[in-house]
Amino acid sequence: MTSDRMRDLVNLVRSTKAIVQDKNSVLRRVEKGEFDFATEVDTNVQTFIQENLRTMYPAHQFLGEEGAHDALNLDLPTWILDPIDGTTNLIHHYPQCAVALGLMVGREIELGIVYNPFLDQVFYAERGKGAYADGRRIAVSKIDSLHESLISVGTSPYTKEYARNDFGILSRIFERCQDIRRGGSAALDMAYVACGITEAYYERKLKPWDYAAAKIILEEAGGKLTDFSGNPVPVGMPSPCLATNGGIHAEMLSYTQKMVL
Ligand code: LIP
Repeated sequence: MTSDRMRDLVNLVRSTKAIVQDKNSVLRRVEKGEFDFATEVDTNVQTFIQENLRTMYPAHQFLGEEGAHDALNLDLPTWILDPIDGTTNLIHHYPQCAVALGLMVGREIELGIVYNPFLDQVFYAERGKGAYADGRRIAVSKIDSLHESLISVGTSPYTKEYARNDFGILSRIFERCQDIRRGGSAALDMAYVACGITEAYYERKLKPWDYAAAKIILEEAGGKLTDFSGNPVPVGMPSPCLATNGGIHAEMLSYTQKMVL
């Protein structure tokens, strides 16, 4: 049963579609760091969502990817937003981007929404109430061996210094699994594990806004999210992330543990 709160929030996130598809705003962009971009779409989506949340939940804090990250007390209820997860995809008109909104309460994610405006597809979950895609209940796959699995990976384009090591480990995974995918949006990659399209997704370093919304969707779908050593992700902080259907988590850890610095 979807709560009125979730229905209102899903409608809010879905109403960013026109902002995301504004072709002029995509052209106006800045490079925050090497290969790390932000467009006017990112900032327009964040402003729109933040202003609406300020009205709907005035007592809550807000942590968004774009702009200053003021000192927040992460023990207080905090909205965590990636306005465009997959900005490099957006810039190249590669239709695999998401608006990802999560609510953290007591250092745990209580609800999450991941919306792909290009496919008009929305994933969402509230703790204890199951995970959904476009109103349909979703669950992770029951596959329990890497040999039967489709694995997605984040290549961490902002930290290419690890590429040689990480691609070496990726090649060993590739030798054992069915195939590899690189989508370019961590939130969508984790949502695809949640609905059983893939069996695992991992990436060396994700920010809280990359994983917050999808974490609860994955867990409510029966999946598991840890760091590369199998420990819980420190919610609200950057972390290596391994998201799986649970059935191949231990097998994937035998590879990701070799990536621990
Ligand atoms: C992106 C992630 C992607 C990762 C990129 C970047 P952004 O998020 O979704 O998986 O490989 O480095 O973090 O920066 O487009 O919001």
